[in-house]
Amino acid sequence: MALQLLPSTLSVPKKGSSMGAVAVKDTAAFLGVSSKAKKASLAVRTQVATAPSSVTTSPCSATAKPSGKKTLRQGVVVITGASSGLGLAAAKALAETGKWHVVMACRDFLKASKAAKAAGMADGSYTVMHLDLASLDSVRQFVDAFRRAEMPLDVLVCNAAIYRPTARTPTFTADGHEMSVGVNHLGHFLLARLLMEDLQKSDYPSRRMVIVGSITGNSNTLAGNVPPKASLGDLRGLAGGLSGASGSAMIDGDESFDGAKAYKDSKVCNMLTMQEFHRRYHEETGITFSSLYPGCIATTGLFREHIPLFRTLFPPFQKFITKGFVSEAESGKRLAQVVAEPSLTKSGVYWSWNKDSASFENQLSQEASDPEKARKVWELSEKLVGLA
Ligand code: NDP
Ligand code: PMR
Repeated sequence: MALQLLPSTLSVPKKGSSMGAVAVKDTAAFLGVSSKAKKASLAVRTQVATAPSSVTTSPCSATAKPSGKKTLRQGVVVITGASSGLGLAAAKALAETGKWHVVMACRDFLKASKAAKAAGMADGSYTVMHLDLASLDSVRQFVDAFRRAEMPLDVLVCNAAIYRPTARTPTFTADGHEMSVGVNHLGHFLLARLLMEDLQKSDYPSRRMVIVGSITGNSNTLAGNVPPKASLGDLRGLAGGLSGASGSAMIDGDESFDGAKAYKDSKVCNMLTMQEFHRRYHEETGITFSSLYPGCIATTGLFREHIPLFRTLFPPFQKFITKGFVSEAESGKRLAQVVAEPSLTKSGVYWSWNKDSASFENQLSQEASDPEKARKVWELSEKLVGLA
C-alpha cells in the first residue's frame, strides 16, 4: 500500500554551498558543462513530521562550476529498489566515489536507511525517499517530492523488481495490474516518463536512463530457454489491463497465471522500453538510454519467494556449473559503470560482461529487440498508467 506523503509535511530549506564539486581529469565527455548551466548550489534537508517512512535525511550538495574549468559538480542519481541487492551495491559503489549523491527510491524507508548504514554509506552521500512502484499514485508522489527537494536529476536507474516464481494466482497493484509487470514495468514506465522532464533540465554532461534487464528475458540464450520462456504474444493481456478480472493477468493473454513467466515478460518490457526511449528521445535530447544484464546475482532478495531448496542450490549451481555467478558487490560495480563510466555513453545498448568482467554490447533476442512490439508496449503502457 502506498504511503500517503502530504506535501505539507515536507520542508526544504535551501542553503548555498560550494561543497560537492568534484575535480575530473581530462576526459572529453566531462568537459562540456554548458555555460548556461546554472550554478546550482544545493543543500537539501527534507523533514517529515508525521510519516517516518517518507523521511529523507541526508544532505546533498550538487554544485556546478562555470564552464571552461575542469571540474564537475556532484551528479545526482535516483536508484529504485536500492534497499538491497544490485540497487544497494550500485548505490554504495557510486556514493563512495564522492562524485555521486544517491537518491534511494524505496518502498520501505526504514529498511533502506538501515541497509545504507550497514553498507557503510557515508551520511550525506545519499537520501532515502519513499517510492512504491506498486502504486501509480506513489510514483507521482515520489516525483513531486523529488522536485520539491530541488535536486537536479542526472541519472535515473530503474532497478527495483519482484519475482514470484511459485505463484499460481496473480496478485495486483493498487491500480489493479498484475503485480510483477505492474511493479517491474508499469511503475517504472510512469516514473521514467515523468522524470524525462527532469533529466532534460539537467546540465550534467552525461545524462542517462538505465533500465535493468536480464538474460532470462532473452530467448537467444540458454538461460532464456529455461521454461517458462518469456513471450509477449500479441499483447492482448496488456491491452486488457492485466486485471485478471475481466481478462488475463498475463501479457500474452494466457488464461492461466505463471509468476515466473510474468517476471520474464516484465524484463522483456524493460528492455523494449529502453530501446523505445532511445528511438524517441536520444537524438533530440542527447540522453543515453541503456539496459544491462548484470550477471547472475544468485544471493539477492529477488529469490525470497522461491522454494528453500532452490535458494540453497541456486548459488552453487551458478558458481560452479554455469559460472554465471557474480557477487552483489561486483554486480553493483557493473551497474555503477553503466551510470557513470565515460566509455559507456552509447545509447540504445544492452550491456553485459564477459568472464574477465569486461563490458560488451550484447545482442537482445528477436522479441526483446522488436521495434514494432516496443512501440505497441509503449502505447498500451501509456494508457494503463494514465498518460494517454
Ligand atoms: P532484490 O530483491 O535484492 O532487490 C529488488 C529491490 O526492489 C528491493 O530493494 C525491493 O525492495 C525493491 N522493490 C520490490 N518491490 C518494490 C516496489 N513495489 N516498490 C519499490 N521497490 C520495490 O533483487 P535484485 O537486486 O536481484 O534485483 C535488482 C534488479 O536486478 C531487478 O531489476 C532484477 O530483475 C535484476 N536482475 C537480477 C538478477 C539476479 O540474478 N539477482 C539477474 C538479472 C537481473 P524491498 O527491499 O523493500 O523488498
Ligand atoms: Mg538459470 C549459462 C547458463 C545460465 C545462466 C547464466 C543463468 C542465469 N541460468 C542458466 C542456466 C540454467 N538455469 C539452466 C541450465 C537451468 C535448468 C537447470 C536453469 C534454471 C533456472 C531456474 C529454475 N535458472 C533460473 C531459475 C530461476 O528461477 C531464476 C529466474 O529465472 O529468475 C527469473 C534463474 C536464473 N538463471 C540465471 C539468472 C540470472 C536467473 C535469475 C535472475 C533473473 O533473470 O533476474
